[in-house]
Amino acid sequence: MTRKRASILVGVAVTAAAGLGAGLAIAATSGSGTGHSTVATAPGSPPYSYYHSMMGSYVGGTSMMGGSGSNQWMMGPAGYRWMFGGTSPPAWMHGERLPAGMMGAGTDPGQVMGRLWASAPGPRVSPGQAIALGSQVPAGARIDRAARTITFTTGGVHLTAVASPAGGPDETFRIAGIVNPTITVPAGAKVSIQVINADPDTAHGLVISASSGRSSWMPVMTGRPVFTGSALWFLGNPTTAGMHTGTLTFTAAMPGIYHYLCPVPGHAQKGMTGTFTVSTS
Ligand SMILES: [Cu+2]
Repeated sequence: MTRKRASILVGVAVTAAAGLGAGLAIAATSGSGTGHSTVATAPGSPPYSYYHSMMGSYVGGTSMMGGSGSNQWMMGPAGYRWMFGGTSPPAWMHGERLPAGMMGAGTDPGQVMGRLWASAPGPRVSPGQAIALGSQVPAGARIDRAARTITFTTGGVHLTAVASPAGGPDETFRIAGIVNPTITVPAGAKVSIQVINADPDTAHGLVISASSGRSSWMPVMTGRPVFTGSALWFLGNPTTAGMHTGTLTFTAAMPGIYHYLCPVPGHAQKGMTGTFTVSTS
């Protein structure tokens, strides 16, 4: 595909996507202005443009997938939703087959997506910042390291979760220096969770779910985000430019015992999950 042809297609697709409105919103809140998730959802945004230029190499006429085959839909808004999700999980996260041309050397969905989104635009942090953020004690939190609990009694909750950091168990989250802590917040709390993907070769995300995901390879098939905006579907691999980061923001409206988990297939089962409790008091 020529560069000119590609840019025309992008223009058409962006125009078509503009009509989809909030359907593309991943974290369907307006408060997380700096979040990767929010930025990524806007048609015409840098991540959306990145998606089209990336897909051009897979779906374009010179690629192994051909320009008019069954995968042509990948270039349009439907493909973007397939890849990045709307308010529901991306299709590749619940078992849809990845197009052959995107498989590369591996077939692990998290590794495929990590590679594809490694150079995506959006906020990043340095490895040093990731270590600092992953170990810092959140304001207003009471920490019990032996019990691995983080408890908030305040209405404003700000956490950083580092996915698969170096020096710890693989496929886990590090929050305030604790591996997969139990987090408790009061009902009605405004919660923001900054997620950083520190894994060199795999995509990760974070979703607040009703189930722990431990019994399912694809927990997002049955587990939807509990609260509006409580999902960041995935972040690509780090590069020399830094580690991808995004923030999900939501209101912990209903008391209950929930879970945070990585929605990438197999990851919650391997240990990327923890308890998220919304208390009545
Ligand atoms: Cu993961």
